[in-house]
Amino acid sequence: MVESVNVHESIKTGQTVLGMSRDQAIDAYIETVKNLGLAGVKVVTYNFMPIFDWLRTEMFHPCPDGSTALYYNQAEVDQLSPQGIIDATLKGTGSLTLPGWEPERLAHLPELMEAYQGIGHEEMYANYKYFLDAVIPTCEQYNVKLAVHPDDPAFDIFGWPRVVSSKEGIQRVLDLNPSPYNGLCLCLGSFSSRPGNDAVDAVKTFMDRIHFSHVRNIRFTDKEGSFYEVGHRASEGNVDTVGIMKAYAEAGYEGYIRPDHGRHLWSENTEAGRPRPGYGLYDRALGIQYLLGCWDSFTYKK
Ligand SMILES: [Mn+2]
Repeated sequence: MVESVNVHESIKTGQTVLGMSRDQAIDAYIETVKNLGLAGVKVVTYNFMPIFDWLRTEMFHPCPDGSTALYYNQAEVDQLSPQGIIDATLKGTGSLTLPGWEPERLAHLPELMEAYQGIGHEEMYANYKYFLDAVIPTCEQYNVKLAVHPDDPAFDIFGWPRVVSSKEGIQRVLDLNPSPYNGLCLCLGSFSSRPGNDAVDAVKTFMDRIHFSHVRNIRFTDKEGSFYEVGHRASEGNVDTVGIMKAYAEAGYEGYIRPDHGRHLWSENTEAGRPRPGYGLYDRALGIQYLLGCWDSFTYKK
């Protein structure tokens, strides 16, 4: 499994962007899928978010339990410009490059913003279908399943259309191309960041098309949808991670599951050295054991 192969902005906007036409970018994607298939890769994860990848306002937010974790504050986003977000994010990560936050791409923000003029949700779905219809035949031929990661957070940012944000949106994406090779990397932390989204219901609804899943937890801090990331235990946040694992276990799910972002624990976040934000070692290790414990409780000697 490969996580991720990025989708070029020209594919999402249907235009020539950053010197590449949509069809050139699709040809490159097809070539990549083919090569990965020949190398034995079974699943390719990607996302379909405009311009920004996942977004947070604070990388090392102090949490009540003494750890630090990723934090998304809606009021802060409301006061920032897109360039302000980029500057704050790149500064907050120091020398580490975050996945989806490539400085060389984001240096072209004005051109990217220009390309999204006139692109609403409908245009995004149309461009998405064009991409899937072009790539899926190669996926089928080389036995590589595509798995889209939900938008993170799962709502529009700066008015740019995010289309993998709700149960209805995901269903629509799956219906754009009915092949089982058009599937999901269902990240329940990201999906749950949209108030009202039901993670356990999504797992049960989309089970047949889930090729990969991220299971983690978040805790909302206000009614506007601000949240910070917590440990994987269901009791720590607003995501029913036990119910999620129960749904997977009872369905005999055979796809990939991993823990996702975690807190920065113990002494791994100090002035002397910081982990990649959200990717501290310890909490992800604890997360794996928690998820395996849930899994065992529903399957062992059953
Ligand atoms: Mn994820």
